[in-house]
Amino acid sequence: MPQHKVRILLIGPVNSGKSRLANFLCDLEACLPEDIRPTQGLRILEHELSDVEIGGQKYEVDVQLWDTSGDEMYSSYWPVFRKNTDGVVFVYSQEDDYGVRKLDLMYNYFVTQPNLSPRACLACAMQSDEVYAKLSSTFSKVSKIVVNLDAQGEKVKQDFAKYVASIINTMSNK
Ligand SMILES: Nc1nc2c(ncn2[C@@H]2O[C@H](COP(=O)(O)OP(=O)(O)OP(=O)(O)O)[C@@H](O)[C@H]2O)c(=O)[nH]1
Ligand SMILES: [Mg+2]
Repeated sequence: MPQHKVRILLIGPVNSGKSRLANFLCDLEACLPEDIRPTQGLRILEHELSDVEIGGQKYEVDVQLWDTSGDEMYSSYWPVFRKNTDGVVFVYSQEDDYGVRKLDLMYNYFVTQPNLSPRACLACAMQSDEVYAKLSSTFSKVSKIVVNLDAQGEKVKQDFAKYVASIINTMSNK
C-alpha cells in the first residue's frame, strides 16, 4: 500500500482535552491516572492509519501528533510548534468562554500567518453538558466536530481519518 506522512499540531487552552484526545487516537487510553497531568511543553505521539481513502485509492499514513501545552508559560515554543506542520487541530470546550476567545489568536498565529489552508485544520469541541461559547467567524471555513470519546469513540476515529485525508489532499494540491 502506498504511504504518506503527516505532522499534526494539537493546540487549544489548558485542560481542553488535547492530551486525552491524543491518547485516544493512539490507543493509549489505558494509562495510569498518575500519567494524566498537564503537558510540559510538548509530547510527540506517533501512530499509523491504514486504508485512508484519498482520491479513490487507499493509503497507509504515518501520523505524528504534536500534543502541545496550552499554558502561556510555553508560548515561546510557538515558533517551533508552527514550523513544518501539515495540519492544526484546535481542541476546546464549549463550556470555557475564556478559552474559546483565545482560539482566534491561535488561528492567526498557526494558520493565517504561515498561510496554511483552512482545509488542513479541524476544530474539535470536546463533549460538554453546557454550551456557553461558540467559535467566531474566523473558523467559518474550518471543519468542526463534537468529540464524545465515551459514547462515540469509533466516530471520532472515522472523523479523524477523513481529516487526515483532507490534509493530504491539501498538501498534494499545493
Ligand atoms: N479518561 C481519560 N481522561 C484523561 C486522559 N488524559 C487526560 N484526561 C482528562 O481529560 C481532561 C483534560 O486533560 P488533558 O487532556 O490533559 O488537557 P490538555 O488540553 O492536554 O491540557 P494541557 O496539556 O495542560 O494544555 C482532564 O480532566 C484530565 O484528567 C486519558 O488518557 N483518559
Ligand atoms: Mg496536555
